[in-house]
Amino acid sequence: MTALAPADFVTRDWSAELTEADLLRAYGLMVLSRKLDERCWILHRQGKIAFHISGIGQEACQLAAGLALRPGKDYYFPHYRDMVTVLALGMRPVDIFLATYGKAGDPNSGGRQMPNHYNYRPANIVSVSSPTTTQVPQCAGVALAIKLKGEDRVAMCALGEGATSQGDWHEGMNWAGVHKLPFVCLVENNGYAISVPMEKQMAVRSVADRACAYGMLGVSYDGNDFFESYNVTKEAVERARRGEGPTLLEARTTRLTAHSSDDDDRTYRDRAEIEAQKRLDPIPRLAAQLTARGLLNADLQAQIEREAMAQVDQALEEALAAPYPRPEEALVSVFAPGSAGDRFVRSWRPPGS
Ligand SMILES: Cc1ncc(C[n+]2csc(CCOP(=O)(O)OP(=O)(O)O)c2C)c(N)n1
Ligand SMILES: [Mg+2]
Repeated sequence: MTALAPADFVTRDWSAELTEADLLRAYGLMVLSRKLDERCWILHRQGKIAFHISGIGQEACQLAAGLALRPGKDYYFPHYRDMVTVLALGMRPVDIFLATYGKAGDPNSGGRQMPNHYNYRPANIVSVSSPTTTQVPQCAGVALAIKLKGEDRVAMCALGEGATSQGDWHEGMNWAGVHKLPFVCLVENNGYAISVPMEKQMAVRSVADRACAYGMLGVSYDGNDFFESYNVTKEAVERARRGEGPTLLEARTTRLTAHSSDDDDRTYRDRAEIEAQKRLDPIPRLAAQLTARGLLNADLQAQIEREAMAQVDQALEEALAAPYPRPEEALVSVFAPGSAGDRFVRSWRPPGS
């Protein structure tokens, strides 16, 4: 078994370099993401939106990734649960709802993709594809380009533990290992791939054990602890930046909801297990840590929650008022409007018409 513990990997307390303002911003982002996520569930249950897939319970390791990267400089290939990561990298609350409602101003795809398929050029967030794991070889390819061009950038991808049993993962990881790429793979291990528990789809105890097959380091850590997550993720990103090669990160985390709005997890998951996991919720945990440091108190906590709620309300109002795309826009390019393909689509008429 080759998985490293954080203490064997982290060379310094990177979190000590976060200012008090940084830490309060981090907490505020987690609260904001949670409120946005909860609102999406409510809108779905009210029949107002078609789909939602949640990051609830996984925010600490996700946010750590968002804060360890430099927006617009490094590349991020997200997991579909990474709402707080993309907020940390610069997406706005209104962008979440523009996508949820499929509005024309949705920065991910102009309303063409399902929600949670993040894609945001200003922050080098590269589009999520619905087939899981496609982001890993794509990320390795970008990391190779970075290396060949000698650029000061890192490419990081995120996915679930279930997706690491797919062939794409092996190919991307192998490539990153062979070429010692500036690449970080974050596996958000929430224990389930929809209804399939981890032990039914891999024979190792830790995803990080798989790193040795690719000649890279693998680190397993508490993905619900913001400080531990930040130190490990930042170390991996800085190693990649220094040319020391790729890292596999396994954030052990908790999915506190059903897989998606289309799933009923009561058919395969004991309620007692979820209640127990709620005690590991990363948000109260960070609140307690910041309170112990004298940065947070009950009043400030309530104020942060009120402000987050007001941002959610405002973002939803703005997204509801925004226009839908015209139906014919569904056929034209997201990335290269006006391209030859678009001209063909616009000029095409059914035969005989
Ligand atoms: C190639 C492919 N196979 C199957 C699916 C259906 N699918 C969507 S999410 C998912 C489970 C992924 O589990 P995991 O990687 O652990 O991520 P999690 O949802 O737990 O965060 C599956 C099987 C898909 N989208 N793409
Ligand atoms: Mg999973």
